[in-house]
Amino acid sequence: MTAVTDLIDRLESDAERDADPETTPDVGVIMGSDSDLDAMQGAFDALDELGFAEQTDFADPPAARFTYESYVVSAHRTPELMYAYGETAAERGLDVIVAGAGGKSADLPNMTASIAYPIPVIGVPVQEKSVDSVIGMPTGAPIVAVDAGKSFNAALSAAQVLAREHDEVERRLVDYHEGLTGGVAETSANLHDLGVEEFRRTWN
Ligand code: AIR
Repeated sequence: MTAVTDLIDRLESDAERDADPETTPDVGVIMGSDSDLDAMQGAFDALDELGFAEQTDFADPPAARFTYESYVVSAHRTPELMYAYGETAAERGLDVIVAGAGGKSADLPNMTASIAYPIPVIGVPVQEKSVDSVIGMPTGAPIVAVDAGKSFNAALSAAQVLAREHDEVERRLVDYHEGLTGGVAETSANLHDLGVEEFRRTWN
């Protein structure tokens, strides 16, 4: 069985590797519990859509240039792991973190934002009742956050951060947006041209 201390040791030894930044995960996706996985699936979907690959072994990166990793890190059950994740994030080559947590004490995003600062953290409140807890940061301690459950947008925001440095990510974001725009245009034309009744009967 993996102990929290094993995971902390792993993060610290990853940090000491001084790995080539092209081989480290670019986006870290963390969540307070594996019960958050469904709510966080949007982040993985968006990253997959943008051509990011999942890195499951820090020492053995996938061929794709842009990658993400994921861990469960609980601010309350495993505070030491949260500290280790935030403190090693820069040395492990992460450029941006997407952090989700639920319940009324959803502290993982805001605490990670403070610990990993100045690495940007995009917070995802897993439920409506988590929103205040995620976004309520004091002046001088920033977090960027999306609305409850909007993990897809959180990952797009993370990619936007990366795009300032990587033209390739910018190109993928623009392509994604053009696809979205084209989809709305096609739907709009069909609604108009078929008429409401026929559209409802045949579209999709
Ligand atoms: N949570 C886990 N550790 C600290 C917090 N705040 C959150 C998780 C999850 C909720 O508590 O992010 O949304 C319930 O977790 P569980 O594991 O009981 O299902």
